[in-house]
Amino acid sequence: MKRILVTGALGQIGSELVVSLRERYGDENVIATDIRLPSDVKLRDAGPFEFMDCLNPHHITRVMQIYNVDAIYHLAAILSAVGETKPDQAWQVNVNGLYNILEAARQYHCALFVPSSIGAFGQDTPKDKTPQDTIQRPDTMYGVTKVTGELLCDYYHKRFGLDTRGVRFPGLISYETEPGGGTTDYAVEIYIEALKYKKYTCYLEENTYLDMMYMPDAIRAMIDLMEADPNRLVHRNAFNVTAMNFTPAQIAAEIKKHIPDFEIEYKVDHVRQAIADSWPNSLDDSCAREEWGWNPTYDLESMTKDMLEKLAERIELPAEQKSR
Ligand code: NAD
Ligand code: AKB
Repeated sequence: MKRILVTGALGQIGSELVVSLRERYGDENVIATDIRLPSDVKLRDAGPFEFMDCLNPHHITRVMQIYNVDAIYHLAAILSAVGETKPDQAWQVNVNGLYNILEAARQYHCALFVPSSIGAFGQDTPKDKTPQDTIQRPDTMYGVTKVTGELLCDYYHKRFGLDTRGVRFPGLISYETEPGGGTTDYAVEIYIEALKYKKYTCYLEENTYLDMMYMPDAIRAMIDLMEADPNRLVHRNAFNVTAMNFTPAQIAAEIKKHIPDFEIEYKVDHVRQAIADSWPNSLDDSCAREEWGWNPTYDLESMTKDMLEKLAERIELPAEQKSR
């Protein structure tokens, strides 16, 4: 039976990945770790949880020695918008933290999944249908750390035979856990504000195209890639993956089909707009499709319907909305 360690397990991705991995491999076989303590009962009580700071090699060694880990999903990171306000912390966590995890994986012979991002591209990258192998000269500290991470993972695979794998995720949209400070967070906030106030003030310009993906597809991508036949993988770190592509104006129009009096206005945040402008408009994910059968299931229409239904069940509406 496989034993899996998840770092950054309380974040937007980890909080859902841990639940899916536990359903698949058994509660006791998935060790959730973070530098925060879980308030979510599902995560806290269903299986093991350990406090583990990826910047501290002693923490990692302790956890590796207690549990006989076969695979690590390394999600601990600082995202793009926070990374621009705290570049030093972004480098520490995203590069030095990853280095500690790579060393642990090497020492304890574990497979390792590390997510990269559309943030690993920059102004010089072809913007439309960005190819798998292309120019990567990102303009943000987040992007610099993501390219470094891709290279480090390739190096450990080639040099030490470590089974490293990864994807370049677009913006991820989900309802379980709020996003952790990225540029694409607007595409989650817009649903919450639409339900609560029927109004959203967007920090990106209305025609800013970015690729996006609904969380169930993202979780499937991670698990499918880690279970893929290694002989078919040419790229490993990191596969372009995408599911849909839209602007703030287009997602607002889709929400309006469900909430007709929803309104969007724009108050551009120049830091996040500059980050978004440096990222691709759309990705070419044909290598992921060919090498391990990547095939997303949600588009903007089906995701919007599901997001609004799921969020309506869980968010506290303001008093004036409840009485309607
Ligand atoms: P998140 O910010 O929601 O979660 C990150 C988690 O890491 C947090 O729970 C935080 O407490 C933890 N953490 C921070 N520093 C740590 C440390 N030193 N040691 C241990 N844990 C630490 O991030 P996420 O959205 O879940 O992203 C996970 C990974 O996926 C990141 O590498 C991110 O770059 C990548 N990614 C995410 C998206 C997205 O849209 N969410 C898109 C592309 C790539
Ligand atoms: C961010 O906006 O920082 C993330 C990402 C696309 O990497 N959501």
